[in-house]
Amino acid sequence: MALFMPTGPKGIEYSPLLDKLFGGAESNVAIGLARLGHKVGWFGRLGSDPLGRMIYKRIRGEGVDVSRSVLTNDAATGLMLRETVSGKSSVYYYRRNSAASGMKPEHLDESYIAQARILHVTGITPALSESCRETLLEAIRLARKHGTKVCFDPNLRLKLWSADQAKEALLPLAEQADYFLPGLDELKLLYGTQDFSEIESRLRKLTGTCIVKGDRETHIVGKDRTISVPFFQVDNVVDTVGAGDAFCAGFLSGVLRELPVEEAVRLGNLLGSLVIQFEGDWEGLPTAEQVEAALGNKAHIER
Ligand code: KDG
Repeated sequence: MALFMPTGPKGIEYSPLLDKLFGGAESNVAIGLARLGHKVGWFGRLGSDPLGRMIYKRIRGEGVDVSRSVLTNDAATGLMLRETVSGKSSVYYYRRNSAASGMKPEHLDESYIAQARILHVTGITPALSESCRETLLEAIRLARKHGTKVCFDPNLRLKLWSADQAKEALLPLAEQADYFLPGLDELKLLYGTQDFSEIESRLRKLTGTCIVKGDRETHIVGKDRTISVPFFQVDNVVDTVGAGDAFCAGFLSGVLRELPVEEAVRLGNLLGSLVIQFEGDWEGLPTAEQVEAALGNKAHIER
């Protein structure tokens, strides 16, 4: 989606100027992986309009393969407005009947999914339309058919559907995922409990690897024990949106490099801590070199 944000503190209603950006959970993850040097493709639908062309070119410019994405004349590019007023963030969506909401199973390229190591999907897609839900289910079916691992982040968006609708659609997807990467707040809503030990016992019944993004640490919920990996300390938080996607990119990079799960989670935590120091959903995602510098393995040379 295109993303517009006020340049100052006044909020959308009174701000004379808005920054023109873009965002989207899956493209954020794709950009994060590309910056770390992985071969990654993003599948989406954009309008063949100025915003759609901007997004298409910028995602491609980040080194993400967009060859399976479509610029269509049938519908406009989805839009999102975001503001933070008095410390409170709000998002406003304009995506009903958008190009993305017209995604259909027949738009998928089976051979493309078959040759990937991991298919990453989110719970935003099925919230957009019935045909999007069918597309997501078909993508997962194709991945499983060809032995491509499935990574699923529920990304619960209560502005797009009700908690009950989300539960019905998303809980079965958690059962099919090889990597299930929810946030703790999302699980509280999806499982209808505040009790972490109850949440853990629900997760232990799932077959995939469950990684829960908490408030101060990330929990690896294994079959008989939970390991918690603390967040990196950040003193200048600028914009927390996109932290979950950054985590997914870092974690998946670790998985692709066959790091031990705790190391992959630590990398995910690191990317989350870096992206929140920038405005925008993905702009602060690091390159592999910046990761090394952040870990203190490489000195920063100013000039
Ligand atoms: O995960 C960050 C996202 O919220 C953002 O990039 C936009 O995908 C998005 C959404 O639907 O909220």
